[in-house]
Amino acid sequence: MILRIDRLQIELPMPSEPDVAAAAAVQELLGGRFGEMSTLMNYTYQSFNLRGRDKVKPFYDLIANIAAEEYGHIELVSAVINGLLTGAPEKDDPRETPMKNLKDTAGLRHHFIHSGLGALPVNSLGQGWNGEYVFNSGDLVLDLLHNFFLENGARMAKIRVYEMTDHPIARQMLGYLFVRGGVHALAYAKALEALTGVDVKKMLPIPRIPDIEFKESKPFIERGFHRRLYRFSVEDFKDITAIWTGEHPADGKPLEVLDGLPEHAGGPANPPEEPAVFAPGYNIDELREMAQWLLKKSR
Ligand code: MN3
Repeated sequence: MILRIDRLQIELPMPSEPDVAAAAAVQELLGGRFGEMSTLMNYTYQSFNLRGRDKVKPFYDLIANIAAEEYGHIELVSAVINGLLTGAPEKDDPRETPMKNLKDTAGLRHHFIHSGLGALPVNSLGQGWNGEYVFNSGDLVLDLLHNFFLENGARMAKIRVYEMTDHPIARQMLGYLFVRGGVHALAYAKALEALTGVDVKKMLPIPRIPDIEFKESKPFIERGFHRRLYRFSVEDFKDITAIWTGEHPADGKPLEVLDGLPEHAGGPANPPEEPAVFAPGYNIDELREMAQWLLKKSR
């Protein structure tokens, strides 16, 4: 089961200037081969399918627990896409063709026709996320090696998107996810080392640019987010401490498991209404009245 908490992992800046091209680029980090849908679904299915898990419990706990954190990452990247698209149609005549400027946006046309200016599990070309991106051989070492590769492929994609946009909403998310992706890459490296004796973490970071060099990552590193593995469960996955132990290779500071949610988590995502696409509905006042009536009835 998954217990859902209606808060983003970090506070995001309020939507300011829309940036449709940046939203298209960020879609790659959600529904591309190396996006958050892929990390979420790889670790989720690997945890569902791990046979003999009682004998390899710390590794099961690690994969299952990181899967839970990845759910919060699809949520965060989606909130960023919503933020980047907020207000996108506003520059056009609201009565005639309110979405005229969106029809030529490469990659997102399908998206503008079929969503209320929201995020979809698609890549930067608008192609759907694909279940074939899930790798689960059943061999624990090979699956962990795949996860290490996936985290670093994700990091490469994030760096390229970082180079494409300096929009504050996208940069805040990227600064945080460089650090959290770094934790996951290191966790899988340490798991591989525990199983095989190979010091995989020596390969990090890939590409060879330390997180601290991204100015948006620095505040998160200063607060210790790079050293912390959060335990996203009330009672379970406690054996992650068997793997997440020792020192961080970048600064020698101790690795810690934190019971509970990330400190300074943000509030719930709350994208504003978009009248041009009738989101949440053609007549917002009517919808609001209906919602109030339902709430009154239930109390
Ligand atoms: Mn992630």
